[in-house]
Amino acid sequence: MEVAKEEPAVVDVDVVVVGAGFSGIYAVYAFRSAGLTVQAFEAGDGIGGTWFWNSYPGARCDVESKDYSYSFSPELEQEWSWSERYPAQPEILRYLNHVADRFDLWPHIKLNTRVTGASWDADTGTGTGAWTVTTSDGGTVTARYFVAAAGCLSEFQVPDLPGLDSFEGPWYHTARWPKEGVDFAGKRIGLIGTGSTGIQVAPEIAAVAEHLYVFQRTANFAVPNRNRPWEEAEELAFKSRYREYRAQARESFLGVPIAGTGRPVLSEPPEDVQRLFAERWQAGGGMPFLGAYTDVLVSQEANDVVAEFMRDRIRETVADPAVAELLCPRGYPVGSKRLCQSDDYYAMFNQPNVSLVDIRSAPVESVYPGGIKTESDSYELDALVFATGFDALTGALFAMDIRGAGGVPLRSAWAAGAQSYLGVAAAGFPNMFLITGPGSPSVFSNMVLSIEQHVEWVRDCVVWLRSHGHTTIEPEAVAQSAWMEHVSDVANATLFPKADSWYVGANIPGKPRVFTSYLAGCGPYRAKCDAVAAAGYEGFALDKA
Ligand code: NA7
Repeated sequence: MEVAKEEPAVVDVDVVVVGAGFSGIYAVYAFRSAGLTVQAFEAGDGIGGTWFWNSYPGARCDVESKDYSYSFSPELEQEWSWSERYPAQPEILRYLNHVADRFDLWPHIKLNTRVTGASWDADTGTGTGAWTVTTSDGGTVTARYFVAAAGCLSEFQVPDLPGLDSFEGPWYHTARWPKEGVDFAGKRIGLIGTGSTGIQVAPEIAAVAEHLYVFQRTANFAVPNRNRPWEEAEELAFKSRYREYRAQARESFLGVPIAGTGRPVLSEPPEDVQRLFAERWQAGGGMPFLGAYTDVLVSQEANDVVAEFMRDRIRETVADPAVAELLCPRGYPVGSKRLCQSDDYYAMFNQPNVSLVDIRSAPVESVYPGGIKTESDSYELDALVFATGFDALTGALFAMDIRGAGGVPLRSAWAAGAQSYLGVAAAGFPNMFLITGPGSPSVFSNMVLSIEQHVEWVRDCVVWLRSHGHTTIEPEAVAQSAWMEHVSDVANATLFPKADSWYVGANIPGKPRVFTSYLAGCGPYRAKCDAVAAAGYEGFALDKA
């Protein structure tokens, strides 16, 4: 009997979407609702993106549940109940799976399939150009539009420590945590990385391990979450005004309505400043804390006031003064590295089974079969945990071989740093769209809100192109340069570029130091994007390719 040859599931679609995290899931919904054929590819064996991969103990979003959720469906908004003020990773993953079920998105998502390359072909013989997208299973799909929804924090980094291969115990990166979990009971664990992730995972490990050694290169600022269950009465009251709240969020600076004083720290009596910070510290949450005054992220003097307030809280919490001093961040403005949030990180250092190891003054020399050797000591370890971050914003894009007009690789076009127009499209890459790409508010905002804004803008753009008979769109080089200059000017008026953070690419050796997030706020950014569209996609070239 002749066996029929298996045909690829989809060979030609209107839109290919890379990734099935918050952005890919919504992109599938939005494009399908607009009557387009859409295929999303997801490398994981489940959807969720960041929230699929980062399943380490303690993983939790630092934006509140009521904000960190889709707003596109009032019914979804009313039906879903969050259990806590800040959502933990498993609950976010359940939410995203619920969304995929509820809106029947699964037929458009192919799991276990990584997009390996995408190249623009201007002449497909049909009079229109198309993207040819290749995938890890050997498949090829053609699409009119290529939408990169691959995540801002997807490409994780393991430091190149001499001797790591010789380590006899297991080692883990928080961004690839084993789904079956890890049992650290009775073990000596070394944790490298004290950013948002390290600060979340450390207390969970310390609760079970025989001993936890926290290897700290840079101390980080952390405010309390004051996480708590979301009571039913509170939830119902909130849901009764959800639409109005979402409208405020869209116009807000961070994508979350924050009540600030609207005044600078330096104009206020110092005792009032201390009182307000104490109130906000007690209430928990990073955005209301840093957003209390207008000058915290633009004036070093104002920033110093906040930083010292926070250092005092660390000294108050940590019993050993030497450990407390080592945990006190210095050398960069508070907020210029992502402000961490934790209810128990600092207090954890009062546990007898936790040690802080200063690898700023005595760096790690090597890993040996039984542990880690620093310039001053050796630490016997049974397992290692890396919470060492990501090649942010561009990492996931460069992991694919993306080639635009004339076969130019995205990696070459962006060799001196990411270049985009509005953070949503790049010159030389027709019909390619970036969801929360470099040059947009992205990681400086409530990501879900920014994702919705970008996806809706791109959907409307594609619908407009088709209804107006246009085949291609890409930014004009001059509009792109002007936008990136504007992004840079806005950033340079703040303290953000001062820190060696992943925001500027400083955590990746050799990465050009460019600040690529747009800091003028979500509301003004949305208005700019809408104005560009209303003017017939001003700054974009149509039908060029
Ligand atoms: P981050 O914020 O990039 O933190 C990474 C941490 O790992 C940070 O403490 C780094 O120290 C440390 N690190 C990185 N490489 C090394 C080496 N080679 N040796 C020692 N220590 C190292 O990543 P996260 O995963 O915590 O958070 C990323 C974002 O996810 C976060 O901002 C939220 O938006 C959610 P360094 O500061 O470079 O000295």
